[in-house]
Amino acid sequence: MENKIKIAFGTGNPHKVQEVNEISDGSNIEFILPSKEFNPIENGTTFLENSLIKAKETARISGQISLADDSGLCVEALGGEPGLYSARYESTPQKRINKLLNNLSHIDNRRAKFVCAMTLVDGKGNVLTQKIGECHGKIAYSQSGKNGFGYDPIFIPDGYEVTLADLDEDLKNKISHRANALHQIIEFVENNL
Ligand code: ITT
Repeated sequence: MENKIKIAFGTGNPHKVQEVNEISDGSNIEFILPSKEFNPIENGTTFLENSLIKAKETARISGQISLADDSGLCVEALGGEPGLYSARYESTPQKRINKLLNNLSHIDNRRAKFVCAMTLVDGKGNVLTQKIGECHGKIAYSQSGKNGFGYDPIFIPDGYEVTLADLDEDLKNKISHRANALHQIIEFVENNL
């Protein structure tokens, strides 16, 4: 167990590190936060571009193989919003949920998807691979549940009747956009590194 491959995971969001380590449990990889402050400028125009910016910044400060995720919630009836701006839609997670529910209050089409783009770079910042995962579902009419983070209390994944925040975290980590992207990254690492 001591010779696990260590990959720096660049994020300011502690929930993401917790999730990637739970998702990768049982693999030969361990994700660790870089010890220096992580403050990338997320000015890309796509999830993939922003994940690349974050991964390169992680390699710059850690000198290690690095992974980063850029993710968000895309709501069909809102033309894909909040999308790339999911983290900046309002100033707090609760305000973001309230704003989204308000914007959908008279709308019957609740279809939505979570998207997670991941970029893996080497210790010099060269791209090794990029992968995208999605989780499809719908936006609830009111929030429910305490697990997870972000928009989980208002997202009902396809095949379930409760929100991601109502589900056990183990289950979220089997069906989420992040799990989907990370399994592809793990497969790449196991076959190529
Ligand atoms: P880093 O950039 O530091 O990684 P962040 O939280 O700002 O952290 P993003 O820029 O990727 O991350 O923004 C993603 C936002 O999308 C996040 O803050 C949530 O609001 C939402 N989001 C992403 N994945 C989610 C998930 O699994 N559950 C609920 N909300 C999620």
